[in-house]
Amino acid sequence: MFVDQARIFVKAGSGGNGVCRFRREKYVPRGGPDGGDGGDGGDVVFTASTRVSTLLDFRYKRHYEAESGHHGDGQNKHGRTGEDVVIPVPIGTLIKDEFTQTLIGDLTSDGQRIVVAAGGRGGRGNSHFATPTNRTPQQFETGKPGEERWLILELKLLADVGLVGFPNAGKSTLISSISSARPEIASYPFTTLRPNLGVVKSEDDDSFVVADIPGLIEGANEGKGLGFQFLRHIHRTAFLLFLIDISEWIQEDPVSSFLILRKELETYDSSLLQRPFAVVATKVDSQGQGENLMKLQEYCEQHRWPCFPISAVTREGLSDLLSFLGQQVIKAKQTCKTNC
Ligand SMILES: Nc1nc2c(ncn2[C@@H]2O[C@H](COP(=O)(O)OP(=O)(O)OP(=O)(O)O)[C@@H](O)[C@H]2O)c(=O)[nH]1
Ligand SMILES: [Mg+2]
Repeated sequence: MFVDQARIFVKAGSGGNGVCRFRREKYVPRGGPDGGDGGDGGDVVFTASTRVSTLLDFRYKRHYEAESGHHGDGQNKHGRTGEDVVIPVPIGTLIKDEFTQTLIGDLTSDGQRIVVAAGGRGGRGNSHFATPTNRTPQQFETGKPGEERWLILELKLLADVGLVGFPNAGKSTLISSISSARPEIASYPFTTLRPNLGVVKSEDDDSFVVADIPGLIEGANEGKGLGFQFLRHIHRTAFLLFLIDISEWIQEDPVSSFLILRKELETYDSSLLQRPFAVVATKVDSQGQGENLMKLQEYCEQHRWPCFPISAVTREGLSDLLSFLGQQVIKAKQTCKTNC
């Protein structure tokens, strides 16, 4: 199951108390204060890991608490520091504070760590409070409580190119023919139920990541179909590909299909319309008279939008598309560092 949102509670460990003790030893009269400090509480830490791909674990475990620091002891013994709780999350996880709605962190690279709740500091023992005028201090500090809060986790996959299209448009077939990703492919709509990522190696040995998300349908923004909830995963892509099936048996006008897709994106977030994109006419091997293709190409020419006729089955047009994408990804990444 692919889960991309979660709400969890985190609580860091409290600091251990400092203590009030005095050195009592044979032949050492008035040994003085020797109360040790409490240990610091453990932190709650998130770490981005390639080994985790969804937020599914948080369905089953919602509370995470780090260990508290141990109390100090006589003979200036420092209490042990509480163990941190380290929680692995998928790369692309955004962490928000539920109460303030502020973004605490965005984990974008493998191994990146972020402390989401800091452990409380341990208190000082009475040995710290000795002064020339007070050689037998009774004071000591208690440990500070650890931070605690409710967090909202949101997974936004990190990809360079996002595939947008109706169900059955050929998105999964395309990603499987240009990368080693192997999503399920079938001749019925809504085959893909969760996003898939594929790494494409371009000719000049650069690589970029393509995201295949479940198909969109008209009215997706009203909750129809599946695709709308997954649009967040193409929100951070630098470049979009609109896949339009132009096979002869498709009744839908290819231009209106394209406009419906754009409309759905606009309803989700109008800034997606500013994103650089190209149109891909899929399944050209089965186009029949080719009327659909002509209509789409004409429309794109009028607007000076790039249009690539391809067949993921015969591989026609794929190499042109890939070299174009390679260049566009580099360009788009430079211009949309802030939004994507
Ligand atoms: N002839 C031909 N058929 C294709 C081509 N690309 C995809 N198909 C077929 O179209 C059907 C749908 O392909 P998918 O790749 O599953 O489509 P999708 O866009 O991922 O569909 P959803 O996951 O439902 O959104 C499958 O039967 C594919 O074999 C192509 O280039 N040529
Ligand atoms: Mg699919």
